[in-house]
Amino acid sequence: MRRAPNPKVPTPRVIVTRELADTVMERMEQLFDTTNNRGDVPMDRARLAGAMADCDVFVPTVTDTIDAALIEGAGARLKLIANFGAGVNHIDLKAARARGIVVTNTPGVLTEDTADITMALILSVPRRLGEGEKLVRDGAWKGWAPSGMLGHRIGGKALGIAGMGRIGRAVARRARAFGLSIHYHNRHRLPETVEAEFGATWHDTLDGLLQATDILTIHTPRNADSENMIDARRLALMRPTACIINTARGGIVDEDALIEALENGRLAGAGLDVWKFEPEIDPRLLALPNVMMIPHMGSATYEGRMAMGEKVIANIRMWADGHRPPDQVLEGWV
Ligand code: 8YV
Repeated sequence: MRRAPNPKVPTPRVIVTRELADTVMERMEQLFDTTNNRGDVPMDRARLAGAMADCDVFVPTVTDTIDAALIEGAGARLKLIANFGAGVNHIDLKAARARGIVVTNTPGVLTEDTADITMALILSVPRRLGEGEKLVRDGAWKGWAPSGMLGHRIGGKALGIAGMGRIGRAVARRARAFGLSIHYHNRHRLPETVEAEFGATWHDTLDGLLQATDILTIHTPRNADSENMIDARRLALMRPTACIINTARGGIVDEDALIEALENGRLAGAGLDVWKFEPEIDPRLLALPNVMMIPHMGSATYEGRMAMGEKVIANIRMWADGHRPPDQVLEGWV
């Protein structure tokens, strides 16, 4: 049932690009004049442009590239892009700002799930979980042997966290329980009390962090500053026994340089949830046994997706009622 029209607050017209949880779609239909994408039919560029010409609020996801041309071509009525997801690198924020379009995201509700998947990769790569699973699945396991499937111990190693925001800290909390020592690099040093909570050592440069690290995990947003942040030069600073975990965004690690380092034994392994050209995976990575690969599933829980939907709804409602939405993406991202 749609909410009773209030002449003072016109019901916003909302278009959602992907199929969300049933309860989220139903609630959106009750509250707003919503077109959901039931059936999840992919929206190509022409359909995205058509949708953006015809709504007040547009709800994309990471799979929609909302570039400057699309934003400039949007209808004058488009005033809010309420992204379903925390990362907003697929939206041209400068173009949105220039058009006076507010952008919101869904932070906070996917922190713990993403940290869990990160921790799973941190454990999987040194302990060769992917290789072990493949051995069993392929029927190639010949039985226990003293030297069978040896990996490296997790406890006592140094975890390097690049980006100590919400997710970085949630990873640190978990990693401590596994006996990892916590090292981090962040634009701003954390208060001493927070460092003490994690027993964390701050490195004032990313280069310094890389040199001190056995397992590097990346938790920075993808923006102009972080593009190819881990490039060939930085990879060369890392220990050959080290590995990299990336559950943030593909373009932060230079994929070609990473592959080269792995192929040449200059890096011991990688655990990847995100990719430069999702869903395409470079075939050279597929050939590397020391790479654990998963399909951008860091936040993929039923609970998380519900909470993300609720955040999108809350942002739209606040905006529609004339308030600043709680998760407005601010200048720092641009
Ligand atoms: C989301 C993510 O599922 O929120 C993010 O930034 O990377 C994912 O976990 C995706 O972005 C949904 O749009």
